[in-house]
Amino acid sequence: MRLSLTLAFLTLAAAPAAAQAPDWAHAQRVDVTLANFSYAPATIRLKAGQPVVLHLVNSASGGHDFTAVQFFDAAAIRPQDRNKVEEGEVELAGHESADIALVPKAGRYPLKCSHSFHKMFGMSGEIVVQ
Ligand SMILES: [Cu+2]
Repeated sequence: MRLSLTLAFLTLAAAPAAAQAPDWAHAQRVDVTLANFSYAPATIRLKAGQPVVLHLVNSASGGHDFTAVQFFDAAAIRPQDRNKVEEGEVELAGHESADIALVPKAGRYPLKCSHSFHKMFGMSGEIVVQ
């Protein structure tokens, strides 16, 4: 009994740092504005492995979305923000905003608005994580 407790303690003490929750309190805020028909900035640059809060603001009166399926699939999204991302997409009604905290993974990911014709009108961009 005593031995197994000691082993349990040693196992906990040896747990790798990566298993700890990200430091969301110190996550850098990154502002992205959605408009008719653009993202600002159109190229979003993030640091791999660094927690960020994506602050998405829809400045238009109509709806837009932030669709980046591969990006969200690869990222570690803060648990309470996971329900804001549906199938790689964050939907924003007119003048709505959303904060999504995540830890991005290195890569280049396409970004677009999936509303009809919005991408054709220029609503696309790229997320570069390095
Ligand atoms: Cu749109």
